[in-house]
Amino acid sequence: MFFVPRLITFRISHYCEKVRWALDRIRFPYIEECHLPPLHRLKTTPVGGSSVPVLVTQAQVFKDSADILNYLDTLTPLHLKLYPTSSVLRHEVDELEAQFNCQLGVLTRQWGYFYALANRTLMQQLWCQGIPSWEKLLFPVVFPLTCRLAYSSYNVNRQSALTAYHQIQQIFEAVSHRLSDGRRYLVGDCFSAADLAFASLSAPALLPPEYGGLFPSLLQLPHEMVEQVHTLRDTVAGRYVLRLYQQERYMANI
Ligand SMILES: N[C@@H](CCC(=O)N[C@@H](CS)C(=O)NCC(=O)O)C(=O)O
Repeated sequence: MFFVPRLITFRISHYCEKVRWALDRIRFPYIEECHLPPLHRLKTTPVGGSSVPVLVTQAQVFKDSADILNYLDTLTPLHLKLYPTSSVLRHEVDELEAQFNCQLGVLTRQWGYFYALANRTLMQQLWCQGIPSWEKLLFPVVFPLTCRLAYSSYNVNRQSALTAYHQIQQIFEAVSHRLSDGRRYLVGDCFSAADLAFASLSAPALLPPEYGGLFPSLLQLPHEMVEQVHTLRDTVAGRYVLRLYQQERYMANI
């Protein structure tokens, strides 16, 4: 029987979006299995993982977005590879991807959840899309626990959201500066894992319309957050991400 790889996700998660983008780019066949946090652990724990995304292939289980991108690159034709063959450029891409994974992704999640978690109806829409019906039914029971877990494990509060926003701005300034010489991509002259990581992990702060998961519309968000989204969109780095989403999210593999 034909085995179709499974991608275990939260539909909203930007780390999951990072992997979805890489999979879609090479038309890798997969089935996305969305779950409500923390019920995802019922799926990730038996295969030896914890957080999402987890990619389950016939031969192996990959439990981290960077590992998944590295694995996919071994299956990718030369012109679509996300990691350069030159060792110098490869080192730069690895460093940027790791920095975006460890800092940017954590900050945009902390900042975004501060505004979104307060709206139960919105969170129901965002966390329940694509999940099994029995998990949807459990939402009212699970929501208070999921919310508490999100507040505590991601240290979500007004002060941390303010600090996170300033740190996001600093990362955007550094990326804007990098792009100021007119280059088309962050490293070398090709779209790489650095671009993909920067775009997907900053997406919660820019809400690009082409996002492959599910985000709220600006109309559903508080004014203060919307203003900050507009400020970030109106930077060189912000415009860069919006362009990458328009040009690279669905069309690169043609
Ligand atoms: N380093 C991981 C981070 C992934 C991550 O932080 N995932 C979050 C969702 S955005 C998660 O699964 N949190 C729940 C958990 O850890 O069980 C990666 O890049 O794959």
